Amino acid sequence: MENKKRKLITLDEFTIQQTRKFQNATGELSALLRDIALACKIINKQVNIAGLVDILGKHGATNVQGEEQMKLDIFADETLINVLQNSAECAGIASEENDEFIAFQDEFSWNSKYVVLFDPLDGSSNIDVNASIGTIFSIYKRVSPLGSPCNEADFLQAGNKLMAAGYVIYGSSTMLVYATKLGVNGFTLESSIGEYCLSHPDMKCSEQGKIYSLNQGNTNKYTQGLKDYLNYCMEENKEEGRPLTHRYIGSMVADLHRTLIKGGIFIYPADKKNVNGKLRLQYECNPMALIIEAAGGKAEHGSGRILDIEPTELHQRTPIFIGSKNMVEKALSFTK
Ligand code: AHM
Repeated sequence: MENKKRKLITLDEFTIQQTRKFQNATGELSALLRDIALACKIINKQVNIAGLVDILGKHGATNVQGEEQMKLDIFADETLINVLQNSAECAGIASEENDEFIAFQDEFSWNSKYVVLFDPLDGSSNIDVNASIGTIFSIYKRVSPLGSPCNEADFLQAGNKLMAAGYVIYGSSTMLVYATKLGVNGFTLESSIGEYCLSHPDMKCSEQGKIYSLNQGNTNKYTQGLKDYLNYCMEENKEEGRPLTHRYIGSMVADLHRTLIKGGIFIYPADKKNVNGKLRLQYECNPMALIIEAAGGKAEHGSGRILDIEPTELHQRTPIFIGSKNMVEKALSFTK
C-alpha cells in the first residue's frame, strides 16, 4: 500500500481556507472560533491536572438550575467569559452556569457581530470519576443593531439561525468538533505543538446504528410508547440486527460524540419528573442538533425539529431524540 504522508492542517488553516470560499467573508467567525478553541485549551489543561491541584470536588454554590456547581465548572465558565470578553468578535455571552446573559460593555464589543452561548463543562457529574466531559458552544449573528450592547433577543434565536456550533471533548484525546451548514469537521489537539489538527474531515452520522443511549434507570417514569421502544431495542431479531447495545455515559458530549462516530440514538425524554426533559435547548440541544443534522442525522423533540423551536427563555429545556436518521424515526414511531 502506498504510504502517503498527510499534511497536518491546523484549525486556523482550515477555517481560513473555508473563509476563502465566500466572497464577502470577513474572517470574524474564524477568529471567534479561534478564541473559543483557545479557551478550551486552557480548560483542557486544567481538566488534565485537576487531580493534582486540588480543584476537584464541589464548590458549594448552586447554579440557576438549582444544581451544585463543581469547581471546574466555574473555572471553565470564567475562562470562556474572560477570553471572549477580550475577543474583538463577541458582543456578549450566555452560559448555562449564569442566570442572565452578559452584554460586554465596550465599544469593540458593541460593534461585534456575534454572540456566543455555552455550557462550559457538560457532564460535570463525571468529573470526579475521570470520565469524558466537554464544552459545548453555539454562535449566532446578533439581531440587535451594531454600535449598541447586545440584548436578550440575540440569545433567544431558534437553532435554525445558528452560524456555527461545536463541542470540545476532554477524553482519551482532546477533540474539537464543529459544524456549520457546510458540514462537520473534527480536530484533535496535538499537545506538542498546542494546535488542534484536522483528524476527522467531513464527519457523517450513519443512517442506522446499533447503539441506543438513555438513562434506562428512569424507565418507570417513561411513557408507555417509550417503554415499548425500549422493549423493541432489547428484543431478539436477527434480520434487523437486534437486540441493540445499550451505552450511557451520562455525559452528553461523550454520548453524542460516540453517536456521531459510530451511529446510534441518544434520547433524553420528557418523563414524569422532568416534564420538559432535562437538557437545555440553547446550551446543549440546539448545538448538538446542528452538528448531527449537518452530519446527516436527525434531531427531534418528539413532534418536530429541535432546530425549529422558538426559544422563549434562556434556560429552557426540551426532550431530545437525536442521532442516526432511521433510528430516530423508529423511536418516534413508538412515542408519537
Ligand atoms: P450537567 O449540565 O449537570 O452536566 O447535566 C447535563 C448532563 C448531560 O451531559 C447528560 O446527558 C445528562 O445530564 C445526564 O443526566 P442523567 O444523570 O439524569 O441521566
